Amino acid sequence: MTERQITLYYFDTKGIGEPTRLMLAAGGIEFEDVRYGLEEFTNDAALKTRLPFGQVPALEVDGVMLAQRESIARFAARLAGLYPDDPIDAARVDMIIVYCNDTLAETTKMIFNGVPGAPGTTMFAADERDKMLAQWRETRMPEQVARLEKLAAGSTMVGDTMTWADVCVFNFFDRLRDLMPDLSLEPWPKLGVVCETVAAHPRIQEWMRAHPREYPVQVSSTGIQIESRTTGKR
Ligand SMILES: N[C@@H](CCC(=O)N[C@@H](CS)C(=O)NCC(=O)O)C(=O)O
Repeated sequence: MTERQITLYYFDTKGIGEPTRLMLAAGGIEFEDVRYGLEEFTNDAALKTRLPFGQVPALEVDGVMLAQRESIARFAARLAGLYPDDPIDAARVDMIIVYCNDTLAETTKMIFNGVPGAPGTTMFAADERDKMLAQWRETRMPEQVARLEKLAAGSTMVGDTMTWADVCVFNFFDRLRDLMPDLSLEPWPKLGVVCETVAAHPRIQEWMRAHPREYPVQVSSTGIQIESRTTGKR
């Protein structure tokens, strides 16, 4: 297969673009990681006209612009060998992705009063956000995560080898921990093992080491130890 020219366009944050980055990294697939500041993105009319829906993340592959987080992540998963060939396994991976994204979307509504990065959207004040998150953590979150825990099978979510679903679960907890630094995975041990599977992947470890701002962690051969998340927010 000839090498593809791949560029990811997103904001300079993990957000909804990170699963695609992680999978390209896990697959050892070269890509250009173009990161925008909010103002820069807002003023980049040339980019916006090229984006299928005027939004990021977007993935340009050999000159073709693709959008929508799940579509580009699925594309990355296929390239990286992280998407099952079996249609049922693929559908099970998909349902986990959609579920994690639905669940994370609930938290996004507690952070932004509209579409993140869109003109007019602002962030809620930190104390207001934390109050909403604390309530969600007490009420909805335990059952939602317990449903995911029930689906975990051994060290992966689907099948015997790491897939996009595992990367998604890893990213799910990583993003939750960014919001709730004291969140422990102890109540969900099977999901903890899945996260370890991803965190122990050599190329994922390499990615995290290369991005210490986003992953302020100590990475060991057995996985990932959360370091600064207990001391404060980024
Ligand atoms: N459904 C889209 C949503 C994309 C989206 O909301 N992107 C935000 C950044 S996280 C954006 O581009 N905001 C700027 C804008 O809408 O003008 C997806 O899943 O990719």
